[in-house]
Amino acid sequence: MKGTVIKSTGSWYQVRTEEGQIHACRLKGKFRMSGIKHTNPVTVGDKVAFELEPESHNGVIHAIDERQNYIIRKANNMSKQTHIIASNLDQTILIVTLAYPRTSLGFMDRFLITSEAYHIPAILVFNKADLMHDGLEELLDQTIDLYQHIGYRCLKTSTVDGTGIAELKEILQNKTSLLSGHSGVGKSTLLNHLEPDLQLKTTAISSYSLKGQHTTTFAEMFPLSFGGYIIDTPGIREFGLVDFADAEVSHYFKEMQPFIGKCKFNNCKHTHEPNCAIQEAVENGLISMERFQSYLSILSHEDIYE
Ligand SMILES: Nc1nc2c(ncn2[C@@H]2O[C@H](COP(=O)(O)OP(=O)(O)OP(=O)(O)O)[C@@H](O)[C@H]2O)c(=O)[nH]1
Ligand SMILES: [Mg+2]
Ligand SMILES: [Zn+2]
Repeated sequence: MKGTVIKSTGSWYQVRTEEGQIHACRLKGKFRMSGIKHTNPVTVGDKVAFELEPESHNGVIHAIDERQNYIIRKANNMSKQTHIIASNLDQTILIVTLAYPRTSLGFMDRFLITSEAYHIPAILVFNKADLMHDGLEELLDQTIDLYQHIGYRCLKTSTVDGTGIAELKEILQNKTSLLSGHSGVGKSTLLNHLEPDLQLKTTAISSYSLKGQHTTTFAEMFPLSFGGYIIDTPGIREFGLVDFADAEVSHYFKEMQPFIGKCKFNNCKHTHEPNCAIQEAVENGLISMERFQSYLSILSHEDIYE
């Protein structure tokens, strides 16, 4: 039998067949052996082949189709093991809140760069628009300007006053999308607004730390009644980058691409070298200082602790 992994809880996988039946499956022994590099050898979105055990009616996964793509991260930059968040995606949606909780530009850039590296279009959804007052509205508009200018689609949403929900629906229709972002930004709440029957669990952010409470604990894929699939995921603290070669990193900053190959030195890292086309573009305002800072922070392999 064939199906798509819709949820993974460690050693058990929920697999949905094309007919919509859901089977609890385990992995055949050898897969556990081959998954040393990743913490998870099978991920949500994987197309798998499995056989049903006659007595238990549980499935045993014996093959995984080659992934069209996947998105991957490390828990932080120090950790060695990588975690595949999901596979076979049409797009990634990063849910961002500039406050309650705060999402930093550095975090956004690490997510965007990973999507870029794996050739998956990324969209930025700025949620909790209803809370963006007292100067935050200005910051929100500036941030949206910054990323739209680079070429990222940006959208403001609010589950309180309904802002942007119809447009979000349009973006998701007939696609397989990953929802990601910090805990407490409202991923599950947004999904409940799109599909009220899901009744996903949500929790208010901590009034003390203004951070989320890690309510969603496993990634799970849901069919959308208006067409397409969406994967809700647990909030992440840090988006640790997998090991990109230094020379690759500028290729994943969309706005740096036109300047690549135009520096004096062909091994230019664009950090301090003379006659560097990218540093000149920063000076001339063609590349924003914020994004250049993200670039430097990634090259220096430092962790961002918020
Ligand atoms: N004011 C306001 N609150 C919102 C909005 N969207 C979500 N919230 C609230 O934010 C809190 C966190 O929402 P969740 O949906 O649990 O957040 P999450 O991103 O799924 O969090 P994790 O599952 O922990 O990763 C809840 O109290 C929601 O009611 C919004 O647009 N405006
Ligand atoms: Mg959630
Ligand atoms: Zn350079």
